[in-house]
Amino acid sequence: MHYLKDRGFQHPLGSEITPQPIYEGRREWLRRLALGSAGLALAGWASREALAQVARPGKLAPLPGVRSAVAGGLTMEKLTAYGDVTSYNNFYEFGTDKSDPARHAGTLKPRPWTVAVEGEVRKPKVFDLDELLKLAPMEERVYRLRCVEGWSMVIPWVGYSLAELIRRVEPTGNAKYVEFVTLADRGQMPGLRSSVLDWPYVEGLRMDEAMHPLALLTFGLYGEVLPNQNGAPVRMVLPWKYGFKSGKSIVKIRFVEKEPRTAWVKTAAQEYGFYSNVNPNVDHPRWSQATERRIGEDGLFQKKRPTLMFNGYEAQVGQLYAGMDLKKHY
Ligand SMILES: Nc1nc2c(c(=O)[nH]1)N[C@H]1C(S)=C(S)[C@@H](COP(=O)(O)O)O[C@H]1N2
Ligand SMILES: [Mo]
Repeated sequence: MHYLKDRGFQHPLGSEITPQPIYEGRREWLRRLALGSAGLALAGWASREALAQVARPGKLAPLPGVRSAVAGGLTMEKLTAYGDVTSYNNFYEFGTDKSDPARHAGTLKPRPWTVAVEGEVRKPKVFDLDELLKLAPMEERVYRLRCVEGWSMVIPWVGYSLAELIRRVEPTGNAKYVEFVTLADRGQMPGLRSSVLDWPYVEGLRMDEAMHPLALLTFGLYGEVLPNQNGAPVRMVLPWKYGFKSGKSIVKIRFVEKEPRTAWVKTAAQEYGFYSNVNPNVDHPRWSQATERRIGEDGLFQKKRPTLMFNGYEAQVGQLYAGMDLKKHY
């Protein structure tokens, strides 16, 4: 509990943020785990039939989530090891090497933290992190994350649908897009000295995408609060889009009328589009997107995996893009 001590982190008790029946279910699962009857979970497999919760690594404050009932909210694939999830990262505010975030993100202070929700809403509000943690029941969602660079992971995230927050602030008819602004503090983020991106890191979604139940406002992974390198204390996870759409360490959510100018579109619009839906048929200008490498499976003879349309979430999100030319709106 180094993290707790060093940064004055105080987490609400699980019973405060999780409705009691759900919490009881979790306790039952922990009991079964102790009795050895939840061996599937111990083996690192998520199963729809068995309980989805995974064993906590015991590194950070617990953040339990109930098994998600959202369609597509669980995958049967083997989870990527916690060690890989937390040491192979993209978080350019801490450097551009995959190992930089784990090495340098210790300076990020995830508490106290607020998220300002503003723009085209009837009820703008600055939410304290503690309010956000209690806003809706936490769910565990096992999603594939596909980076535009050609690698993927399977991660048990903890959070709730962004739609829960959106409904509470009551968007006006002018709200056509949502913009996510993430922290840009030179004191905490050594990577800001580099001009690799135009800081702050800004991302965005169309309103219907943001309202989709799979769009996860994320506070944890592996049953614990987010490690700093994974975007503590709150980030987005959009499993059907390339990883860069899922902004980390969010400080502001703005509802706007025009398509937001995102950091990656500003930097290289011809390579990274606003939509950036995972699509094996639309190559990046410099490489194919037809296959991917699963982190943790890098043996010499390990075959690459085929990339799936919308990262395997086509049944859930395909309709959002009906009639759109996905080669043009890449
Ligand atoms: N603020 C911020 N968010 C970010 C990034 C970043 O550099 N800065 N990188 C993105 C990219 S490219 C990916 S693939 C994912 C990686 O998330 P992970 O390290 O938790 O796997 O975070 C995304 N969110
Ligand atoms: Mo990425």
